[in-house]
Amino acid sequence: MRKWTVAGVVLLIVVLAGCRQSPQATSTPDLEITLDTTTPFKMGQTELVVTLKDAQGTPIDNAKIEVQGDMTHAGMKPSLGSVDKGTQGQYKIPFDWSMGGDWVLTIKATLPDGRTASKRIEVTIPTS
Ligand SMILES: [Cu+2]
Repeated sequence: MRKWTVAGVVLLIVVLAGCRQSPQATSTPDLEITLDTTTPFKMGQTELVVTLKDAQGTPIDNAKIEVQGDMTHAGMKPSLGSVDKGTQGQYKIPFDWSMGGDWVLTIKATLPDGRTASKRIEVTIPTS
């Protein structure tokens, strides 16, 4: 009986963890981080466009935005990019998709008052 309960809890955690992998999940609900995906991503040097707004939809320009891209396979150095000024809530971040394949992009926003928000986005870059 007890063993079954433990197994049930473990299963529940696994299920919940699975749900958290949703493509665009934000850690702080009062800040909205959006990655522009209207132009398909390609391998190589690019510029990511990230929009930052508060809960009321007001653009935030004075945050620092840091982006880290990790590939889902082992043995890769992460790709990094950052910028500390936006225009009308839009931040343009130089970034290198150094290889085709599956990436997990972590976007972190830090406000002048120290508040932070982050978002994980899964991105697949075509291999050619
Ligand atoms: Cu790789």
